[in-house]
Formats: sequence, C-alpha cells, structure tokens
Amino acid sequence: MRWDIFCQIVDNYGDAGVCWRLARSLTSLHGQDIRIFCDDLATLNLLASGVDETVKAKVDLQPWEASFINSRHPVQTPDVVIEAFGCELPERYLTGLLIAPKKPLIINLEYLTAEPWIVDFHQKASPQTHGIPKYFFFPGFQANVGGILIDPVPPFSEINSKIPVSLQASWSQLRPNTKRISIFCYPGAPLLKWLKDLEKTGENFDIILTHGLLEQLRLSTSQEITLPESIQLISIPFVSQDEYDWVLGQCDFNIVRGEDSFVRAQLAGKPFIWHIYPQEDRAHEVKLAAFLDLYLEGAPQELRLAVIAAMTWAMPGDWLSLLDAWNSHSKAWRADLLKKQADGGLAARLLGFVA
Ligand code: TRH
Repeated sequence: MRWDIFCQIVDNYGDAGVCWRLARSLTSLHGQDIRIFCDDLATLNLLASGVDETVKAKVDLQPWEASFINSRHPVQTPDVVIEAFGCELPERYLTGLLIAPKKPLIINLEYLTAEPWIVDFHQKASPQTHGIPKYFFFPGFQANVGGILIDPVPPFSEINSKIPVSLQASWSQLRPNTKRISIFCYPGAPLLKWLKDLEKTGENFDIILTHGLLEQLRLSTSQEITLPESIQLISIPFVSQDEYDWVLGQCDFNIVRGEDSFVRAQLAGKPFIWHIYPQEDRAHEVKLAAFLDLYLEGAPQELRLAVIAAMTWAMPGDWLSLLDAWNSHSKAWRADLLKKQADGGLAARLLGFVA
C-alpha cells in the first residue's frame, strides 16, 4: 500500500524521530511504500543520516509543501494518510483527496502513553464533515492498544559493539572500570547537583552528554563547572538515530526524555530516568505515574521506591546502590515488552488495522 505520513515538528526531535522509525519499519519490514511530508526536512534528514542507503532509498522524504503541488490532479492517491500527533493536513492536500476517485483512510497517530483510558479510544472513528474515514490510533503498552515501535532495522538488529565513526573520538576517552551514563534531558533538570552527588557512591563515572547539553549545563551555573575527578564529562556530537540507539545500548544507565528515546531506553534493557516533557497542566506527572505503575508491577518494594525516587530526580547517592537490582528488572521488562509486541508492535498493528 501507499502511505503518506504528515509530520509537523512542534519542537525538538521526537515527532520526526517517531515518523522516521515508523516509516522505515513499514518499508523495510512490511514492504510498504512511504512518503513523509515534513515541515522541517533538515531535522528529519539529520535523524535519518547514516542509515543504510537501501533503507533510505525506500522512504521518500518530502517538504510539507510538496504534498499539495499535485492537489488538483493527484497522481498517486495514497491508501493511508497518517496525521502524526494530530497534525492537521494541509487544506490543498485534503482538497486533492476529496476529488480523487479512491478515498484513503486517515489515521490520527497519537502520543504514546501508559494511561489506561486509551484502551477505550484506540481505533475509534473520528467522523469528519468531509466524509473521508478517519480513526484514532494510540500507541501504548497494554495488549489491546497500538503497541510500540520495536524495530530496529538491520544492521542494528542486535546491540552491536562496533563503534560508529562519528563516536570514535568520544569513545577513545572512556576509562576502564568506569560506569557509563548517557544523558539526553530537557533544561530544568537539576543536572549539576545530580552529577556532583555521584561522588557519594565512591565509583568512577564517564558521563556521555548528548549534543548541546554541556552548553546547557554551563548556562545553568554562573561559575565554572567543577566536578570530582571520579566524574568525567564527554560531550558527543548530534548523531544519527541508529547511532543514538547504539549509545543507549553501550551505557550502564541512561537519562532520556521524549517519547522515542524513552522507548529505546527500555529496549536497550538498561535502567533509565525518563525526563518526561514538562507540561503546564502537569499532565506529564500523570503520564509518568501511569508508566511507573506498569513498569514496577510486581517489583520488590525497595526497588519500587528507588526507581520512583530516581525518576523524580532524587539524588543518585540515595538509590544507586540498587543499580544491579534495577538492571535485572530492566532486562526482565525488556523481555516482557518484546514478548507482548511479538506480533510486530506498532507498525504491524497499524497494518493489521488498516487491512
Ligand atoms: O526530542 P525530544 O525531546 O522530542 C519530544 C517528543 O516529541 C515529545 O513527545 C514531545 O512532546 C516533545 O518533544 C515536545 O525527545 P525524543 O522523543 O526522545 O526524540 C529524540 C529523537 O532524536 C529520537 O528519535 C532520538 C533522536 N536523536 C538522534 O537521532 N541523535 C542524537 O544525537 C540524539 C540525542 C537524539
């Protein structure tokens, strides 16, 4: 089938990250024909860079405006149109669909959440005055919702130990017998205090800071950043999505943020802090609590308390002694997640629904 995915980047990289990952799953794993129309092609290209050319050649990345160039005479009407994260279709594109002889199915692909209410809304119709059928699709963790994106597409089908070229210089700075933590978080996290507190554990840490974080850290303090010798900061460049996935698999602990890195941290099978995107109405707290309910179901009380504390930015000296237990829990969570998504996860469920 032909799919048109519409991706409007509100801010950050997550919207593009999810669209790109979905697109390549649909082509590489399911043989679908994909176009992505994106209002920030540069960001999308950045994420997609470095991927196997055969995969990239199969997904047609187009600027937003390219979607309505042929709206008066649509040459190829798609079978499915995805509005990623509820973005509105360009009017001129929609007009093209209205006069086309064959109508597609429109899917409003929502944000991922572990909240139980999505079960009642998943796959429900969203009747439109224009008459083209439209449905809600909710990614999620429960059995009866849209699932999560569980690719990777080869060559990252296994967590692979070959150091990507773009990371070789950074990786050469790593010290032996040193714990590795990657950090990708929003401004507002008490990062400097958190890093300083690591000293209390008496261990050595190499801290992999994603692109721009060192500068963010400097902005958060009026003084020079001074850290104990046991803590080394390593700032890495912005890397491709595959390479970032690789980084997560190479660390003992990860701090991640929006929806895509959050899922990848879980699939890396490592303990992590989810620095969920803060929302004004505090909806993020409800989302985090819903996830923790699922994630910690059946976990011993001591670990539960440690993980909840860590996820709400308690200092690492308070909970890091439970890292081994958390590590085992992360492996078990990953295995369970993969078992529950054995049907192929989000991409396969989307296909099944459309079919
Ligand atoms: O960039 P994000 O903060 O995006 C978020 C989400 O879209 C969230 O849902 C939305 O509410 C918020 O923005 C406004 O975080 P996320 O979702 O983890 O996406 C980051 C993407 O960038 C992910 O696909 C991984 C990728 N990435 C790279 O490709 N290279 C890198 O070097 C890094 C650090 C990330």
